[in-house]
Amino acid sequence: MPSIDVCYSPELLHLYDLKGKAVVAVDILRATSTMVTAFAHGATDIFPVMKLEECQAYAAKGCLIAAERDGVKAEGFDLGNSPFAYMNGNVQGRTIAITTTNGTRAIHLSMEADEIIVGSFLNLQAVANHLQELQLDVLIVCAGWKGKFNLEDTLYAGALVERLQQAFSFENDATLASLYLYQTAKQDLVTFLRQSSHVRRLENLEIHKDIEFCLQHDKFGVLPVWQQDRLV
Ligand code: 3SL
Repeated sequence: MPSIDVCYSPELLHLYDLKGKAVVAVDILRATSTMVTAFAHGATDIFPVMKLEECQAYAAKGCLIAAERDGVKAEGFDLGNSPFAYMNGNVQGRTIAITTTNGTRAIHLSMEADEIIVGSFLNLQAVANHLQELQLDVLIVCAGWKGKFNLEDTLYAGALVERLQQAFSFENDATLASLYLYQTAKQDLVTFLRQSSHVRRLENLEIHKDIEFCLQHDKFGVLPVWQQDRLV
């Protein structure tokens, strides 16, 4: 039986061997939720990049360019990191280059894995189905916030573990803790997360509707996976 484990921050990735594993990279608020939403609205591929200048250079290649820093859309970019900005037909058939504070970093730091999948509550079951078929050991990599633990990514890890618990083994405390946390919170994730640091940060920016949107389960069936140099 393959195993499932949870890494609470990209800063802890040096403790894990990614070779032979499938990584599920997650940044619930909001990078991976937004990427999933973009694919669900017709984006063909996404280049997640680390730096603003690197991202800007993709404009010359005909890509839409998207950037967020500290929760705010960076100046000079077509799009920010709100999923609602990707829903009005603007990304249909387009390639997007995106850089965000934590989410795109978590993806890049996972490059040694055999497979990288982008997870969110929005495509939870699609990811679970794929992992069941794949039969690789799984590591859920939480993007956190600037290297620190966060609640929302941990809740997602717990939700995915709950869906996979019959088919995967787990004996580490990180996985158990995320499962217990999710089982405590799942009746009302919005209320549970009200005091969390990133929800408070986003509420200060008046982005309430993004939070509720990103916490919806199984809204989309898309499965972004890394292929060569991009997500498809
Ligand atoms: O850190 C990130 O990658 C972002 O998702 C943060 S924010 O939700 O856009 O503030």
